[in-house]
Amino acid sequence: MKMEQTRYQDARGPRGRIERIAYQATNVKGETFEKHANVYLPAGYDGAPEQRYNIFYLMHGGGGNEDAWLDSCPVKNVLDRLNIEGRLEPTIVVFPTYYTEGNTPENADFRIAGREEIRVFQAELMQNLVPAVESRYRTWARSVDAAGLRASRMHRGFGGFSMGGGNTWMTFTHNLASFGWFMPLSGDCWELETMGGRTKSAETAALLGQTAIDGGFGPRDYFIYALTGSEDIAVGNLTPQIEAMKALPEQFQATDDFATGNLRYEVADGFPHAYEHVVTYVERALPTFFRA
Ligand code: FER
Repeated sequence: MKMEQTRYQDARGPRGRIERIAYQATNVKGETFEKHANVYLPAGYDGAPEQRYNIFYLMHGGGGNEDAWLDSCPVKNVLDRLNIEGRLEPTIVVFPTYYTEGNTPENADFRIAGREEIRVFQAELMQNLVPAVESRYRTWARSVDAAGLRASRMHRGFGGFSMGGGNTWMTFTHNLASFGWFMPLSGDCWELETMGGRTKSAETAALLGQTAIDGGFGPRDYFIYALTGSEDIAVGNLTPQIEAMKALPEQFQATDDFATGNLRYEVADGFPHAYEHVVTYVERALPTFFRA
């Protein structure tokens, strides 16, 4: 489909701010160390002590870090403009990194395969990152234990670009109990194997569907908005996976409006695998989140 690439535009109104937070995580040797995430707080956050905020975790792609989205494209400008235009539900956006000390793109000795990196991050996400963020900011989580996160799951989303898209699908397969909204951008599900969305489409779709069934979640309990581009290296992995998911209509109901289904998929004409294009997908999809 035709999509106009998002570019920087003046944000004519109050702008949000980025806070850099530290939290404890575990490195590849099992030692505790400090990690960082960037947190976007919408304008007015400090002046609204009664307001609770949805929370959306937006992951970078392979080789990136917690600054990658902010440094590579006008994502902050997009969030500011969406807020100024009143198009977003009140939402905090977290920019984390799935890399861990001793397991970084610069450290080839310790680097383990990408699929394993994004899998091990799922434990850190729940044990370290989400508790650190959501005990500090006013999200809908009344507590950051499993019960509190489950009760607030329809106010919590995860998205990401490329390997961050892989992270997003892993968040579905590992932590659907805590997340209700998913925005995989230019990345397929590597739960079964690398590029399993293409090589094991039906099995991957079945696994995703079974995850929902096993968790006791029906099709109004989770929403997925996947996007990529026709010139993107991920399109050949993502499209067959989405097609296989559509073959499971009890779990995945294809739609162009979350009022009538839970699976949206769009391919932008001509868009390549690049933050500067992929940020367009954030501008399209995030305003549809946290409304069901
Ligand atoms: C995909 C295509 C490419 C994908 C990830 C990549 C998770 C990552 C590429 C890279 O890091 O260079 O479908 O899905």
